[in-house]
Amino acid sequence: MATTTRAASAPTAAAPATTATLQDFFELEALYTSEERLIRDSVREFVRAEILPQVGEWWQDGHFPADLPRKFGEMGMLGVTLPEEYGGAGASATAYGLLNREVEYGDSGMRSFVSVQSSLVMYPLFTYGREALKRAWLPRLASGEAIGCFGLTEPDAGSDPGAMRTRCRRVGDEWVVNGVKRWITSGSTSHVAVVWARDEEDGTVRGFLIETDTPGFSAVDIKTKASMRASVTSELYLDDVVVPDASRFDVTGLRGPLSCLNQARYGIAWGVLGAGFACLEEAAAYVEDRPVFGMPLAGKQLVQASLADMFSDLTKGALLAYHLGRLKEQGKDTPARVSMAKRDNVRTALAAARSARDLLGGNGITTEYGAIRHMLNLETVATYEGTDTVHTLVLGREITGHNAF
Ligand code: TGC
Ligand code: FAD
Repeated sequence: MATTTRAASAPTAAAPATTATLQDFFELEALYTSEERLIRDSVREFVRAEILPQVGEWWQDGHFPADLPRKFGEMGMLGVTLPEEYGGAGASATAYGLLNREVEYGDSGMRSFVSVQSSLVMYPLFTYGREALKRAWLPRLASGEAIGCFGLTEPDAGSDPGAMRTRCRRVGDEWVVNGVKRWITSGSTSHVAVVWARDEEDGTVRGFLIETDTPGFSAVDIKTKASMRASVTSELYLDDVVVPDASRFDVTGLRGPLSCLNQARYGIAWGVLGAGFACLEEAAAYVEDRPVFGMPLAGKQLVQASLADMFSDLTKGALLAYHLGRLKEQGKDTPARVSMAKRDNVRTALAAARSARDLLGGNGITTEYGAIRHMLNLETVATYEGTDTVHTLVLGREITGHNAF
């Protein structure tokens, strides 16, 4: 039988995969509506023109550009699922997911801004706010003229927000709020803060929209981050801050803040795929051009195994996110489903970023490439909005019925 021998330096090379085939191997494209595609495409173009060329430098400098919120607003990227009368676009949950994925292809910190503004500020305001409060703030938040933040975590209450020490006390038609919130995205740049506090009277958790120029309110940035460097993260201090009762949300208990987290975690389950695919694309292009031992890295079996794992896991993550989106549009985004998608897709994206960084060798530790920036950002994403462990325990409770927190 004739045998064919192949020179070690000349493996057969089919055409390398394109962005479209890498990012949509199972042809989800056909399942999106034309509006969803339009939103995705316009955000993709924006991210490639306005974010990608400069984000490495912003990250290195620990800088979030002050003009970005307005640009996001002009693009219609803030509160996209809300009705048009409040500044939204009435878009689907899937459109919101696609938008997050495109933004996080650029940087997780940029997606954080969009998540907080849309899911953690505009969502509770729309869902639990009085009509006058909604009319006053939602259009400004949608346009990016106003920035919002979400204060749940405290120095001694992160995974267990029920341990919060921030207190509120009713005095006539007003409330007095005291406490400290830590790790708050967009904290020092915000015009309004959603703040969760425990009622001194009856122990109930209540939520307020607080204008950040109210006397007694201050914010100080956390400057020592080795992750999410292109995002503002602050500590909030509330010292006898007086809030009108009209700014109190119509919800009580931990259900209030946790329902907001359900929205943001959903967006993260989509968003991290953007960071993961950016890493896969970067690594695939790099290994094609990088010669080792007389041939491109791309021709080495172990390199291909690494790429294949990234490709396969990210593709499965995309299928999960898509299906969760369609379930959400039917009101079936149960917290445990969202926990599974957040936990699994963050793990997948983080593993992809670590593999990409490895394949880039020494170049992989510089911010001239995206891999290490994405990798370090994703360490935060695995921690915020419920740590990997918290979501593991949510799933454990779903299976066994036992609360193991
Ligand atoms: P538990 O007894 O389970 O629930 C209390 C009430 O809340 C309801 N609930 C939810 N509702 C909607 N969505 C969810 N995901 C919900 N999870 C629970 C639940 O039905 C119940 O309602 P009700 O009416 O019966 O009272 O609460 P628990 O105290 O046992 O806590 C459970 C646990 C540990 C899962 C929860 O505390 C938790 O999720 N901890 C993690 C905290 C967290 O994720 N913090 C995130 C802070 S914000 C942030 O990180 C922003 S980063 C943004 C960015 O930059 O992108
Ligand atoms: P802890 O709760 O102290 O957890 C420490 C470790 O203990 C973790 O590994 C955790 O998984 C583990 N652990 C916890 N409980 C258990 C258990 N029962 N069994 C076993 N292990 C357990 N919060 C906001 O409110 N608003 C924001 O905008 C916001 N933005 C953020 C931005 C950044 C960059 C970061 C880093 C955080 C942000 N957070 C925000 C806070 C974030 O949600 C918390 O950091 C997160 O919920 C974890 O809380 P913690 O840091 O107090 O860690």
